[in-house]
Amino acid sequence: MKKAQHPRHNISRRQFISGMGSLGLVTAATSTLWLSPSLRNQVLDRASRWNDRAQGWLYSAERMAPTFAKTDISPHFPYNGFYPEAYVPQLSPQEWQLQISGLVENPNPLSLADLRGMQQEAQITQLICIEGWSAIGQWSGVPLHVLLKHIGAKQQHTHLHIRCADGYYTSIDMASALHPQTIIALDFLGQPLSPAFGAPARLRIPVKLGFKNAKFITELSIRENSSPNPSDSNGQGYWEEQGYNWFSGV
Ligand SMILES: Nc1nc2c(c(=O)[nH]1)N[C@H]1C(S)=C(S)[C@@H](COP(=O)(O)O)O[C@H]1N2
Ligand SMILES: [Mo]
Repeated sequence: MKKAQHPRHNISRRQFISGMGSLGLVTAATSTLWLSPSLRNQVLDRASRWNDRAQGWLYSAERMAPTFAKTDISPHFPYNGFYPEAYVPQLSPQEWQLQISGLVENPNPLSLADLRGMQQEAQITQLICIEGWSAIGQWSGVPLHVLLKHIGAKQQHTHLHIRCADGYYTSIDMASALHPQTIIALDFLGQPLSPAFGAPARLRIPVKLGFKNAKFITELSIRENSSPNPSDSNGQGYWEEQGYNWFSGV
């Protein structure tokens, strides 16, 4: 295979779109409602061709990702990461702390016990990976809006930057961070997360593609948007910097 001249851009927008195509998505010719998974897939397909600004107004707090029944849960949930499963970080739940930084009133780190002491929410939702697979799982943990309130995060003209123990990082717009279905998941299928699935805490954000669902998170940082259009500056992320669409959501 020919080596890409500019490694940062070696996943082109066209490849991104054909990646979406490999999910078996169809092009929506009409405007759609938002509830069924197939319609949501149409939206994802359309969204992948729009710029982040155009996608911004697509989003609203009332728009919910589909939820599923226990019987829909995938029997074998795939592991995914930018390296093989054998190398996932093994973090000690006792020693782990979630660092808090940036535009917050209360930057004290949070322990796992702190997070377990907060309001918990469960969801059965679908994780959709851009590489062409999806699976339904059950996660529970702290709604991110509860945590953001707890730390006194500045919510205007800011975005959330997330760092992980494996060097992975991503960032999301504040509206999506505050979405009611966005959680800091601690459990998967009713058990504490296993290392491969992000122990001890991961982002579970069903209104975004899989790569936004950061695992083994170590730091949440609230950062100022550098322009009124958040997408001008908020492309930061391991995959985002290789060309994946920053918004990547519905
Ligand atoms: N820290 C970290 N988080 C990550 C990744 C990663 O490589 N490192 N991969 C992302 C991708 S591309 C996907 S599809 C999901 C997969 O989550 P799963 O292993 O629970 O299926 O994790 C996301 N979160
Ligand atoms: Mo992914």
